[in-house]
Amino acid sequence: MIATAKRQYQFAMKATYLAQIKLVLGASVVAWALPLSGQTLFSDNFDTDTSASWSVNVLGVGLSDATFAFDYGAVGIPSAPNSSGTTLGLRLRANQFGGASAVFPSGVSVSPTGQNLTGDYRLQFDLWLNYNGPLNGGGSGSTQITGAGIGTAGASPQIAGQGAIDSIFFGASGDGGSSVDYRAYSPAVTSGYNAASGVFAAGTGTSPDARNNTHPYYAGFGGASAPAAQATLFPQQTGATATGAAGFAWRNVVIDKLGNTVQFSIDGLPIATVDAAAAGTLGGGAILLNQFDINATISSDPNSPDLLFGLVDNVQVSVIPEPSVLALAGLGALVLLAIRRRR
Ligand SMILES: [Ca+2]
Ligand SMILES: [Ca+2]
Repeated sequence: MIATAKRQYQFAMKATYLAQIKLVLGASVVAWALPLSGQTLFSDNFDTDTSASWSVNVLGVGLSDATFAFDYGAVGIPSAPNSSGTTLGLRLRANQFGGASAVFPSGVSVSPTGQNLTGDYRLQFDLWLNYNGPLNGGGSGSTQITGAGIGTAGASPQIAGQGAIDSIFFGASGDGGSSVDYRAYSPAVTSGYNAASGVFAAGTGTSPDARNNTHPYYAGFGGASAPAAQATLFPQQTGATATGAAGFAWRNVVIDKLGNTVQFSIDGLPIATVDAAAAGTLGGGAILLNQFDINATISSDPNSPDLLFGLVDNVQVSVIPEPSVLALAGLGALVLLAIRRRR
């Protein structure tokens, strides 16, 4: 299989909703793994400037921005896993270029204009968290959150500290520099879910906090170095990311909405699950991607505008087939199996 076709196939498989259907047949139990491709409702690979199709909501104008079709190869970042070699994506930057003026909240969120998703669906994308180094601990002001969510009207910035959150969104820091590196927000909990909420897959512990990169649950992340080309351009990009920090690697981010259950995962690791029925009133049916700072301090690093950002590529929203459809498909497959066995 040529590399391009192989990548496309791998992406298709990732986009597939894998249903485990077990049916009892007499005394035998048949375990069935049935891949079903969900219909694609929305996609953007950012290889062209699609900004006209997106609403960009900035809080702190002049401090945060969104750059569509940004060539991330220019800062040494390799092509995303689902990009077939191209290096164009969406760059999100927050709370920069402001000199000494301290601003909080500050950030940007973007949503496809006019999007109104309903039913069960999966949002997924490739995510790279970049920051100004050194990588272990980060440089000045390097701790920011990049994330995504669902259920917004798409008309207001969906960022921490913003009182008018109308979506359920999740995020992660790149450098592990916060005591809350993994986050979840909703209209009912605009200050962010705490560890005791039970929202986080790492548990309800506070020492270490279930949301902190230092929690063993996140130990699969970390130890990443800057791409050689970026380290050549910016010699400060030394060292490796802290254990449990999600930066400096392409991550596969998934948000599944199944009924009222909204689950956020990174590279297949469940991070947080919010019950939409207890999350307050959502503003609409659009997805969002966001970047925000968690405090007012603006990086004093002159290189931060080149290095401190969230990078998104290959956004896709696809239908998650309803259980009844899965059951019918499983039954059909079972009939086929029975027919084959008789031959
Ligand atoms: Ca791309
Ligand atoms: Ca931390």
